[in-house]
Amino acid sequence: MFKLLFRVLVFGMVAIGLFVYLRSPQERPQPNLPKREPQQATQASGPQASFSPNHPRDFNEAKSILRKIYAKGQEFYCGCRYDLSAKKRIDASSCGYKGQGVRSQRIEWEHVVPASIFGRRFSEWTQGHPSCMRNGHMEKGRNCARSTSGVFSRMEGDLYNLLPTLGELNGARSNYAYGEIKGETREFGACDFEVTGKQAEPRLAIRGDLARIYFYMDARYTGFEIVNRQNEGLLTAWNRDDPIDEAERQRLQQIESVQGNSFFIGRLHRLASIAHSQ
Ligand SMILES: [Ca+2]
Ligand SMILES: [Ca+2]
Repeated sequence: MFKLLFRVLVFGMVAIGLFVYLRSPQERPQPNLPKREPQQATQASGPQASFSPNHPRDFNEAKSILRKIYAKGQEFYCGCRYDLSAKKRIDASSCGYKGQGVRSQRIEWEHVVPASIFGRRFSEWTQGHPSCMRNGHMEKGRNCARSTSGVFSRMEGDLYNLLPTLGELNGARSNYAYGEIKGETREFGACDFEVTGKQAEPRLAIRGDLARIYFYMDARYTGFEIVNRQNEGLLTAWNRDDPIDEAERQRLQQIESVQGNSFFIGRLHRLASIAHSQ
C-alpha cells in the first residue's frame, strides 16, 4: 500500500513538473518589466540615429512598458491621481478636474515633443514611400513613417518623451507648442491647463520637466531642431524656474534602467553634475 502511494506521489510530481515546463513562454509568469531580445541598431534612409538594444521598437511597445512604469500615480497636466487597474481610473476630485467625453475618463500617453514635429523631417511622412501605396494612392504622414522608418518608429517610442496625461487634455494640446498664455481661464475645472491660439500652457510644477524633455530630445536626435530660436528662451527659463526634484530624478532613473540610455546629455549633462556635487 505504502509503495503504491509513493509511486502515485512521484508520478504526480513528475507530471506537474512536465506541465509547468511545457507551458508556452507567454503563459509563464512574466517579470514586472519585460526583458527583450537585443535588437540591431537601425539603419535607414533619412535621419539617422543609433539605439540601445532595449529601446522600444515602436509606440505600441512603448505603451505596454509605460503601463507598468506608470501603473498609478499622478497624471501630469492636472496632477490628478489615477490607477490604471482600478475600475474608476481617474480621481477627478483629487485635482478639481472637470472634463467631458470619453477621453476625460482615460489616461493617454502624451508625446511631450509631438511626433509630428520630428515626423515632418522624414521623407516617408512628407512624400510617402513606395510600400505606402494603397489602391494607387500614396499614403503619407504618420502611418507611412511608422511602417517604413525604424528610426521614426523608435523616436516615437522614446520613453523619456512620453508622459501619462488625461486623454481630453492630450487631445486639446494636439501638436501645439507650449507657451505662456495671458490670463487664467479655467476650461477644465480647477485644473491649471490652458489652450489658446495653438499654444498650450502647463502648470508651473511641470514646466521644467517638460523643458528638460525638449532639451533631451534635441540632444538625442540631432538635425531636427527640436529646440530652436522660437522656443529656446522659454524652455531655458522653465528649466531654471522649476528645477529637477527627487521625484523627477527617480522617474528618469527608472526609465534609464528600462530603456538603457541616459537622459543627461547635451546641456542637461551640466545639470546632473551640479546635482552630484551638492
Ligand atoms: Ca495663463
Ligand atoms: Ca517639476
